[in-house]
Amino acid sequence: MSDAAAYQFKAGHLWHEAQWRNDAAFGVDSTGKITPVSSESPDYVGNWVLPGMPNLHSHAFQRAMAGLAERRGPGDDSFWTWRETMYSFAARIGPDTLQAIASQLYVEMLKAGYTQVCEFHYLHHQPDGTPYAQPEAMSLALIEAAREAGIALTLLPVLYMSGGFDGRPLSARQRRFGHDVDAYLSLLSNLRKLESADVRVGVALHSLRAIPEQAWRSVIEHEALKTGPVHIHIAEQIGEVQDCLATRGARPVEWLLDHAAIDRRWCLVHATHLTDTETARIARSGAIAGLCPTTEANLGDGLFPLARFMDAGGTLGIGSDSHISISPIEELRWLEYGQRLSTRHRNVAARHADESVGETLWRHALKGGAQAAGMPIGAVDTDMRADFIVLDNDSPLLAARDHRSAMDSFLFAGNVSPVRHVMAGGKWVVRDFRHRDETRIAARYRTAMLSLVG
Ligand code: NGQ
Ligand code: ZN
Repeated sequence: MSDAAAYQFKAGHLWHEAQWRNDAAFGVDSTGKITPVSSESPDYVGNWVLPGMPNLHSHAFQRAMAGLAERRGPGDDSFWTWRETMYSFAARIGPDTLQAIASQLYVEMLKAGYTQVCEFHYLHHQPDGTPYAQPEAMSLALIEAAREAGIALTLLPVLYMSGGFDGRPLSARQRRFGHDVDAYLSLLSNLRKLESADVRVGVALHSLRAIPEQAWRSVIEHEALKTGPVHIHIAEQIGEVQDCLATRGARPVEWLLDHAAIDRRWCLVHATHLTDTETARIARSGAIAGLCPTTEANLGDGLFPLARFMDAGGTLGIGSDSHISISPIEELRWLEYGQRLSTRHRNVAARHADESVGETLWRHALKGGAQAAGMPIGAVDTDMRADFIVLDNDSPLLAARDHRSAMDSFLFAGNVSPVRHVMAGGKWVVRDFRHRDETRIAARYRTAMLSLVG
């Protein structure tokens, strides 16, 4: 029997379509997909089972510098001074170190409950800007890292052409990010040959400031951009809003919406600084607002207008971006807490009476994350990828919690993650809090870190 069920499971509660379903059963076939249950006596897997969370924005290499930019510099520190530190760090990373860092990162993601990652990848060439002998070497390192860890990957090779809104050339440190349009398209088509059930290849435009205005139309209208997800950094810093206004006479989101057919394939990462009109227009377009609350807090970006966006019916998802934190719990908690601190209200993401903040946020982030990934994920449902997490039945956090309180306790009340088991693509990658290959991957990471920072 070719599609014989590999597993048959029963959960005390399964998170499905915006609510907990009691005593839910499902199967997983040998190709790693969810099937209807076929056994009379499925195996009890746990009391609280949830679809794994997609992580819609990652720059894997930045994990290795997390914590190394928290000491004050000679002047007033900002996003832009952090970027200089990040650039000097990036200059030391090649394919082997990238793979060592990324596989450690992806193990940590799985243990935290992320089962998919969108990798916004722009470290393409050698540090001096010369392509590697194998031009895709850095992308291949990421694909291999995802395979080792067992996480689903949406690889987003980034087009990066200029160093600012004025169209200035890339700086010496940015040279390794750069392609002209033809070279980029050939990278994209080579990588698309590697797509599989576990790897999807989409498109990323680094930011409006990285694509000269004259190149925009030929890029945006190219055939290669007509399918799959398209991600872009947009409006993260006030400085870039001002530069965009000065050079293009419009704010970044405004300009983007006026110069591209933005639809649900688009993910607008760090749509932080928005007018009310921009907020409503993104919501209406169906594009995802890609929010990375812990990185946005760490970099001093600002706050997204969450309530207004949700009221307009907008779609959102979460990413760990610079990986100052790798935890869907912390991203969602800070998404809500930022709003509480700035509005001096409580329960902001819950827009209706009796709604749970945790349930609302988990539901939105699953939906937006799956859309941004362009993969069949985000629900434990027939034909979806078998990506789910099982919370620890023994966690004191979940003692005496029921279907009305479990999600909020999971997301808001803990300091030790209760994510106990994780299945990704039909394979147990985390059992009893341990990843199947964590010892080897962590040892290699330590060696790589000593060579980088030691
Ligand atoms: C990045 N990261 O591409 O890694 C950016 C910083 C930039 C974040 N925005 C560099 N968090 O935007 O130019
Ligand atoms: Zn980013």
